[in-house]
Amino acid sequence: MIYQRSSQLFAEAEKVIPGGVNSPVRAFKAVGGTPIFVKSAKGAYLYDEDGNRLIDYINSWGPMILGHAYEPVVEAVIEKAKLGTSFGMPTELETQIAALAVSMVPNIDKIRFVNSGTEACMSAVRLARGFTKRDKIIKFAGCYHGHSDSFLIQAGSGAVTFGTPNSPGVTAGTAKDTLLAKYNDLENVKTLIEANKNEIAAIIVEPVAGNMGCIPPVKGFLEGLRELCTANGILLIFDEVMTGFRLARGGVQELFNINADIVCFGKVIGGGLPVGAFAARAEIMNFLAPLGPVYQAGTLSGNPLAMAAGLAMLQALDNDREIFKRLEEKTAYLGAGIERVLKANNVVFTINQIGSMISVHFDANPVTDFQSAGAGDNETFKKFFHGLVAEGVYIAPSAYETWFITDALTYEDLDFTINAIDKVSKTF
Ligand code: KE4
Repeated sequence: MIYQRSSQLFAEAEKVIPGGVNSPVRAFKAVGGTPIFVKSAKGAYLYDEDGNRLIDYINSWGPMILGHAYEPVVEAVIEKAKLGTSFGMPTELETQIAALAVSMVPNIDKIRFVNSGTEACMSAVRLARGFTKRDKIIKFAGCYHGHSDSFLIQAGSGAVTFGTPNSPGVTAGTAKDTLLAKYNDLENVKTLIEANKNEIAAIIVEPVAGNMGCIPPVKGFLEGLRELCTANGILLIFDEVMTGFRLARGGVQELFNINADIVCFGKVIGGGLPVGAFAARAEIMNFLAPLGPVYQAGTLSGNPLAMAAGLAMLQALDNDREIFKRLEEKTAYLGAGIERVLKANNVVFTINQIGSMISVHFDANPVTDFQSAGAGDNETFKKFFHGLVAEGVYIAPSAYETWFITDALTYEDLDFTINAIDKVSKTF
């Protein structure tokens, strides 16, 4: 693999874009080297600026669940663009995608569209605070809900004290209202609730975590959060930006039959265009302006091109009742193949997989939270990442990310990937 053109483009990008990228994870800081610049993509394949083909296991961090340049989405955007690209006025299209999303996802009556997962989660927290008239939230170490100030928080000094900022620019005043809990640890959540009685507006959680590798909830964790929220007047926010329309037609609420109070979406719901959304029962959503007192707005919210892409994507998923089973089977096949070859090559590893989300950790111990996710051997991961790129396989450039399987992958692609992992892991 040669990367001359990508390297040149990166050097030019760095002159006018901070770090040469518009989102930090793309800069390869966790794995070293210079980022690969993409020229085009189709189906399961990326084509970079040096003419290399890569089998894509990131798929734009989730949206491309049906593969890149999926025809119905592309056609819908082209046709819509000819009729105008943005009006700042309501369109029928917004009602169509809203009604479809409401029909697919349990426990929601209404949905508000925004432009990113960050905006969805930020707005959901504001809505929960307005609805409950409480200030504090609980989030989990290792869960990522976008870059809104309230989420860029690390553990405070004690188990039940306030959070502290984990980015300059986040004020102590903001951080004090975010409490940090340990994923998959209900006792820790109970302690925080007891120490902040009647002050917590919401618990926001990735119901299947995807930002510390893929970490499914342990049995009883989500059910326990539901019970604690109900008993304490706290709203349960499921951040389904990754899992929504990916792990099941109705997301994790359907998969595990758990009722969240507010659900956040992103990625798949926009079909690759900038769309986020948050949804809940009418009693909660009616607190939003212009109906209610909680303000939230956006020039490009409900943008016709983004809505056209999202509607085409959701229609395709809604019409194909085998899609989620196919994705699960392909991902399980990949996981079994990876396990077979890494074992044969005496590699120390753990694989986490649920539905079409999977991650490989170079650690013998189970990965169930942020701390165990960080215990893996990152030097091995770097060899793994770059070795696979050299073989034409693109996985997440960080051990803290999950892979996203697309239905465009064939079993030949999966076998190619497993063979590449066999070859690369022989060099560890
Ligand atoms: P965006 O603002 O990036 O659309 O969504 C934020 C977000 C919210 N919630 C969850 C569960 C998420 O995974 C994300 C964003 N995911 C990352 C990937 N780990 C996006 C990649 C990036 O930051 O460039």
